[in-house]
Amino acid sequence: MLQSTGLINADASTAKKATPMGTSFTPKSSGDCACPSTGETSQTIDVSIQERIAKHPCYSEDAHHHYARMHVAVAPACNIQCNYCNRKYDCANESRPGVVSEVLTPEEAAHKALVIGGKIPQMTVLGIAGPGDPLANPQQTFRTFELVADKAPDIKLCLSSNGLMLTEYIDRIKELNIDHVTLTINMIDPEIGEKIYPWVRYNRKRYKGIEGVKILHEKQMDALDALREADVLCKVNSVMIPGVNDEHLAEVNEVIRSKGAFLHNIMPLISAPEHGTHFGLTGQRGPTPKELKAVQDSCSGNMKMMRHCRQCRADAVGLLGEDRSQEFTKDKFLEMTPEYDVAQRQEVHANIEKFTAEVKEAKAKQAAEKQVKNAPKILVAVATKGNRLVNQHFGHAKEFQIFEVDGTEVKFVAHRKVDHYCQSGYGEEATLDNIIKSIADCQGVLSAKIGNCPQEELRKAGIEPFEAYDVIDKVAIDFYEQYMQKQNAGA
Ligand code: CLF
Ligand code: SF4
Repeated sequence: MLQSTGLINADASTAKKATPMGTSFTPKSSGDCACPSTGETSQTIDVSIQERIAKHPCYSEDAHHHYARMHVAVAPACNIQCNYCNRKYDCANESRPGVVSEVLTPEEAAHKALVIGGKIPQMTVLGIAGPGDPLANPQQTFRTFELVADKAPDIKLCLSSNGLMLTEYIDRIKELNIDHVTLTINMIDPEIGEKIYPWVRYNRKRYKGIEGVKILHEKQMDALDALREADVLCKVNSVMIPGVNDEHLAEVNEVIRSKGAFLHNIMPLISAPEHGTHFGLTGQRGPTPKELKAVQDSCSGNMKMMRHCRQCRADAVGLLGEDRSQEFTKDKFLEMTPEYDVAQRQEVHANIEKFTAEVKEAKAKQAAEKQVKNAPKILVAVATKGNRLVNQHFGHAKEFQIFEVDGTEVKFVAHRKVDHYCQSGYGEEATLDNIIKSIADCQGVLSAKIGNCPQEELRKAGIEPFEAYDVIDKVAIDFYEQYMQKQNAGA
């Protein structure tokens, strides 16, 4: 196995000290880390916007390593029909189909926000994303935002909608200081939209086929204009449906950018027969990770792409890669007394900021020293529990974050969900095969610990295991250097 040089501390137990999330990082003055940027964010997003998104885990790739979001499921109804949804499940635009949420009243939702804000101080964003469309449930949605804004003004409010009713509520959105709005826009050509939306309900009338899709399209375009004029940050989500809108998404990307959206999240269609959706039942497949990346890459020259979306459920809680919703089911959180402490939350946030600033500075320094032009790029898969650290055992990873490394830069490009290898204390062979398939395009896998058996199998598949407990950027550069040395030596 390639070896980590153990720059922070190879031993996970001693590395856990006093930083925001329980781990320590002390860059040396010579610069422990080696890459200039943690992603595209700082290079392509205006500085004033960067400040507004700095603590939003979806809008900022950097933030998603440290800050958490929570959803409250207060919006059951919807005003359109998407062929990838049947409303027995959470909204597939912003959730993983197959998991039904408990619908909450605004008062219950506000109580839950205060409970979680106290227990998870790095929770900075409250989103309403379903299970239907928030703006098809305006009373519940805005009442919830009002209550949360009143009791926890340091929590950012976030809304995700299909956009049909957005212009009707733009003043309310502005009044309540809802600074982040996501619109799901899958087409700008109603003929393509006809294959995605069988009907649209607008002004108490149901419009079928292309008539309805035209209304939806016009309203979505108006929604983009309204958000831009109101200076509300707008992200667009698009569901990639192979053979339906995959080749069309570049045009969608052009139009949304020209209308002021600053971030585009192209997500894979999730469809399985057991979900009972139209696409699930008719065999419409979702894209492969490679197809998804190709479309994301083709749009990335135009605007910033979001690649760290986890298509979370309408009652998701925690960092994007984790789901703590089961700790806060209705029967549990209603029994909990909120211990919402703004000062404690601010202290945690300040520690996170200090930690990330130190990492950034150390990386910039080392990048300046190591700049190599046209260095080959490789992909590495990282087992992480968050905080931008390699800090998880290979066998416990339920997803791998994928980074592109070129010797100076370490760039997040994707994540791959897997079943964790270690089941009841034993390695599971079939699971390992699937893990290897899902990270087959990677040259290395970086984890805090990995057993001998998976090491051997990974090597047979051309994936080099690497053990370390440190900042991802640092470990990735160490791995890169050792890997390239081996390649150059013909090993
Ligand atoms: Fe929720 Fe959406 Fe706000 Fe984020 S989710 S309402 S913008 S706080 Fe985030 Fe989840 Fe992806 Fe959505 S990872 S599905 S993009
Ligand atoms: Fe389902 Fe969301 Fe589409 Fe409505 S907008 S049909 S809830 S996926």
